[in-house]
Amino acid sequence: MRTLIIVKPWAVSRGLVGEILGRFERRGIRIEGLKVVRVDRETAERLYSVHKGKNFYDSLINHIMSSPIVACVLNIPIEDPENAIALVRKIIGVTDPTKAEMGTIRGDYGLRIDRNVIHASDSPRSAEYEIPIFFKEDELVEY
Ligand code: 3AN
Repeated sequence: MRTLIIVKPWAVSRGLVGEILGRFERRGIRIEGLKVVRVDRETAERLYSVHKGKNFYDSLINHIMSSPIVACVLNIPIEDPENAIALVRKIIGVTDPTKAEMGTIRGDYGLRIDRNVIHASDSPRSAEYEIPIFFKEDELVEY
């Protein structure tokens, strides 16, 4: 089952890409797509369309456009898609880094909820919506 993660601007500029992607690799999750992207407004608005109207929407959009991100498609070798997503969410930790458990990515590297270090699709449906925002099918390698 494929899902999208994004190493967000603060984490990229702090040199944490390898550390963050390594967490998934060491867990046995494969990287099937990877790119560095300068996100434009149209892409940011597509990615965060579910948050339109929320009080943090503008800061979310502005942050992801502020400096390059790393977009990554992971293939999680677990049959049940809901369980696969749940595992990724467990590895990254809860949304608020001040509440995320130590040992999770957000618990170890995050500081502010409005400058989150990582995004991950939160359901099989959102993974299906989000992956094509960053990757064409021929940019993904199944193995
Ligand atoms: P998650 O990223 O854990 O799926 P969402 O989808 O609720 O959480 O939020 C998307 C992003 O919006 C978060 N990663 C975070 O950067 C930002 N965000 C969520 N809630 C807040 C908030 N109360 N204040 C500021 N930013 C927020």
